[in-house]
Amino acid sequence: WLPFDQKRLYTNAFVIQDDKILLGWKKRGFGVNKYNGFGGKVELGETPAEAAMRELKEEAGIVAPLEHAGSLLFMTKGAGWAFQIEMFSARSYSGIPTEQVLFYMCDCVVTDGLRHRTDEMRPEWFSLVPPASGLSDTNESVMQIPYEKMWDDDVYWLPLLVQGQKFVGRADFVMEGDEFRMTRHWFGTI
Ligand code: 6OG
Repeated sequence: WLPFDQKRLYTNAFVIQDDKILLGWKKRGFGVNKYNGFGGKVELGETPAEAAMRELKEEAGIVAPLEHAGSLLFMTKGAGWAFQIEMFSARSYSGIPTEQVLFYMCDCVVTDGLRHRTDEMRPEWFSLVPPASGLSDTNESVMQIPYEKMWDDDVYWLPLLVQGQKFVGRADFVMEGDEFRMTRHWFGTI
């Protein structure tokens, strides 16, 4: 199923601070009911870095000095296009991460004056420190990164992003019903 003839450019951004990482719970749209970084499509005339900043503000309500962390290519059998996702990370931020409920006027129905809700992400912090062995009475409210509720590929490259290692990679998927199943993957540091 190669070569693909189209590529769609997306961003994904992660904020790390005080041994914690900020993820968003996707409440609707592509990747619904999964945790992910904040991001979306790179619009015409935008650089990936500009899009990453915009999406982080739109989805989490915060501003952060995002830096490029890696590039990933995702291909799905039969999709006809590939997703190129530029990954970003920051070690500080300003503002308070809050769920954003945004409205926009859809180009196609300007005449009916309807307002449409965009995708929503609910920001949550996760611990980057392994759980203490034995009984622990501290830090129990901050969970470990929930890889079982994330895209299959994330477990391979998110540790690299957390360590500050730049990476590239590719993952191939097949659709099974509504689910994407990863069939092949390759990730490496650069
Ligand atoms: P919107 O539809 O919300 O942008 N995305 C993926 N992220 C990971 N970790 N793995 C994948 O494997 C992904 N496919 C897409 C890119 C979608 C968001 O979802 C990310 C965007 O940040 C297949 O505008």
